[in-house]
Amino acid sequence: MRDYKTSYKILKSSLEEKGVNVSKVEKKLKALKIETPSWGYSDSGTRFAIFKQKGAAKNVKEKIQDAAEVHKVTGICPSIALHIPWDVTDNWNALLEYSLSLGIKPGAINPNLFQDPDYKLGSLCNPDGKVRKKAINHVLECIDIAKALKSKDISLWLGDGTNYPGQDDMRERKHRLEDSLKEIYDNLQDDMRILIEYKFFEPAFYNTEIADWGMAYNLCMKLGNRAMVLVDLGHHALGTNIEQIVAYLLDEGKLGGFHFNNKKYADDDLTVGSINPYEFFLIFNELVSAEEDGIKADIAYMIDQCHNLKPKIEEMIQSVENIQKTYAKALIVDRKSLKKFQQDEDIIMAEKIITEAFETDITPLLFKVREEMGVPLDPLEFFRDSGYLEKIQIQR
Ligand code: PSV
Ligand code: MN
Repeated sequence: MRDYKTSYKILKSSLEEKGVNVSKVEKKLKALKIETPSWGYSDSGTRFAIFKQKGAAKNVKEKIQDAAEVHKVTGICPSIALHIPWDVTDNWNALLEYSLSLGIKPGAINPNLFQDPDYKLGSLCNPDGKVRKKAINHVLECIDIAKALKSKDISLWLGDGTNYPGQDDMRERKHRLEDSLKEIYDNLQDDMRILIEYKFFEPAFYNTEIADWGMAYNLCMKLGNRAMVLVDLGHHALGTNIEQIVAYLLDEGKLGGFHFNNKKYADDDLTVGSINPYEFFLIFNELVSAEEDGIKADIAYMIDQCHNLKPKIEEMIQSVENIQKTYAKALIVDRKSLKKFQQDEDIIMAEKIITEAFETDITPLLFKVREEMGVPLDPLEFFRDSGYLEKIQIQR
């Protein structure tokens, strides 16, 4: 076991000097839960090619096995998001039992409204009523699956949009979308939520039906309090201030979940925190700040990444570690001093408080938390030494 105790003591006392309640930080870190996506464990590709990986999960059971392994080594990933029909099985009760037997639960159910050839001109907004009905029925089927799996969130993203000016009537598409969503919302079980995900373009290149957080928010407001906005970090135009969107939605009580990933250009689905860790930290800073101010929010933290180059399970563990580290840094922001400097209009010192937390090496604190949780201090290293990957490469 690594000897981190001395550096932990030094870090703890320097944080306490700044008024940070370290045991509260540790408690919060232990309570963090991140959902990993089933589609992150199977073969995927770019729009040019699929690069297969030896041992990649080929069916939902294998995806659950891999997600359970990620949970085993990190201790904070107790659920797996499912995508329908990619993860369809003929016995949902048996799948639920299988999942629980491996120590994880099914999480958000993601309907797929973008792959069927019938959705070429849209799903819930399609000009053809028969196609809209088919799309609505698919989401209703997902609600039934969620019931069977005891999942509470339906996570909805549409590829709906048009490619050319004049292709369709934008206001009519908006009305179709609202009507379709209303029918779906009315069929949710009382304790279920629908998380509405926006994306500014792709696969449509001229207009996209739910292009930004404002449109998603407006739809949610029209639907009711069980409709919440989902922020996928890769779904904004370059330069968008995502942390402000997060702060705004938190304040309005309409932030329901995240799809964590990172991007350089558009929806790149790169490892969370790999390209712009400071932006990611500033997002968590808003989450923690709202929580400290007493804003209650039920936010599903989900990863949405599928990797073609990195080994999939290792990549997922790396992502989880990045999220945990970033959350820890946001938790140690000296908020009292920050408020004071903001009131004093001392911009230099206010910003310094933020960067100081971001630049702190938080590793000893993470080691302490992991040790107390009974998980490896270095999950990635542990996984590499465990032989799991070699085992599934032979078995699968
Ligand atoms: C769309 O780009 C998206 O972010 C949605 O969440 C989909 O469900 C997922 O990616 C599919 O990979
Ligand atoms: Mn997403």
